[in-house]
Amino acid sequence: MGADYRASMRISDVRVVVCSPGRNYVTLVVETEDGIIGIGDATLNGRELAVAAYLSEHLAPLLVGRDARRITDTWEYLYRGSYWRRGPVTMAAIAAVDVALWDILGKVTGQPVHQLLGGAVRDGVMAYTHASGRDLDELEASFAAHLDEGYLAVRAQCAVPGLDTVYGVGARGDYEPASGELPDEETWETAHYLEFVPGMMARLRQTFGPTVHLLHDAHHRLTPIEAGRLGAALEPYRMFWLEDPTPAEDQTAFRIIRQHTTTPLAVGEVFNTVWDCHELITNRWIDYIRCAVSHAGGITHLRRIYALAETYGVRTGAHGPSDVSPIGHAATLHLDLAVPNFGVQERMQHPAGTEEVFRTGISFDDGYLHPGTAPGLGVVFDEEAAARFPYQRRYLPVNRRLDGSVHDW
Ligand code: GCO
Ligand code: MG
Repeated sequence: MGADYRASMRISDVRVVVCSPGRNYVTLVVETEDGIIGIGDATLNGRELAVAAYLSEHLAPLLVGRDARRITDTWEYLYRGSYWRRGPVTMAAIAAVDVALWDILGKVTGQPVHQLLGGAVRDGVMAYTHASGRDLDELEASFAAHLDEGYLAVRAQCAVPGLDTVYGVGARGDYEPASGELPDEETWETAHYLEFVPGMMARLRQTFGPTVHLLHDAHHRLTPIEAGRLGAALEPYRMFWLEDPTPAEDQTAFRIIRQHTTTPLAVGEVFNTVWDCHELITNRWIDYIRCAVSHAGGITHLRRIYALAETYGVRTGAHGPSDVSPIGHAATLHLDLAVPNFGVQERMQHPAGTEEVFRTGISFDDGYLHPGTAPGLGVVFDEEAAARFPYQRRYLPVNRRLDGSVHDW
C-alpha cells in the first residue's frame, strides 16, 4: 500500500521539465506535502515551450495548496475557470495536471491507474506500428519486420513517385517528423498520391494475406470527395482504417466521405475536446476516435469522449507517436485496458535516449501492450537524467504543392 489515504494530500510543489533525449518532451511533476510525486506529459510537438509556460506561469500557482485527490474538481477549475477554453496548448497543459493527479491517486492507494478506472476489461492492448519505405520493396521489408516482432496490425506509408519527400517516410526510410532549426519542406500533389496508394495496399494484402490489419494515414490532405474516392478504391483490401482523410477541423466533411465508401474512417489526433468530435460521433461518420490523453485534457476528459463514442458504436484508436512521451503512453494504455469500446493503440518507438529519462513497466507480447501493475502510471521520471538533455528547438515539416503553394501537412 501507498501512504495513508486519509492523510493530507495538499500539493506542495509543481515543476515543469523540458528535455530532449532524442526528441523534446514536456513533463509536469506534481509533489504533495507528504512527498508523493505524480507526473504528466504535456508535450506538444514543435510548440513545447508554449505549454511549458502555460503550466509554470498560469497553472502552477493555482495548484499549490489544492487537495491532489480532487481530480475532477481540479479539471473543472482549470477548464471552466480559465474562461479561455480548449485549444492544443490549454488542453495539453490540463492533460498533464490531470494525469499527474491520477498517478498520485494510484500511488496513494497502491493501485495501477487502470484499477481506479474500473479495472481491466481485456488482458492486453492490441497495438499497431509504422511500416514505411522509399519504395514498395523497402515498405514490404519494413512491414515484414514488424510482423516478425509480433504485430497484428501495421500502418503502411510509402514514398510516392513524382514527389521528393512525403509524410511518413524519412530520409532513411524510417520516420521522426520534427527536425531542423527551421521546418523541413515536403512536397505534395494529391493526384500522384491517389494514383499510387491503391496499388500499394493491393500489394501488401497480396503479400501478407487476409488476416493482418492494414492501416494507412492520409494525414489530413484530401478533399472530402477525393477521400471518398480513395476509400472506395481501397475497399477490396479490407483496411482496418483510413486515417485523417481530410483536414480534421471540418467535421461535416466526413458526411460526404461516408456517402461514398465503407472503408472504416479514423480521426482525432489533433482534437482537444469532445467539441471537436461530437458531430462525428453522434452522426456515426467515423469508426475510430484517435485523441491522445496528452492532447485532449487527460484521462478525465478522454474517458468522457470514449463514453460518448461507445454509445454510438465508435471505437478507440489512441494516437501514440513518439511525440507522446512514455508518461502519456502509459496513461493511454491504462485507459485502453479499462474501456469496453477499445479498438487499437498506436505504438511508435521512442528515439534512443528516451529510456534514460523515462523508465516504464510497459511490455509488448504477441502484438499486445500492457502498462504494468505498479501503483499509479508505473513510470519513473529521472529528473537528473533529464537535465543532461536540454531542449532543442524543433519544427514539424511544412508541405508545399508542386506549384509552390502551402498545403496541409
Ligand atoms: C500519427 C501522426 C503523427 C503526427 C505527429 C505530429 O498518426 O502518428 O500522424 O505521426 O504526424 O504526431 O507531431
Ligand atoms: Mg496520424
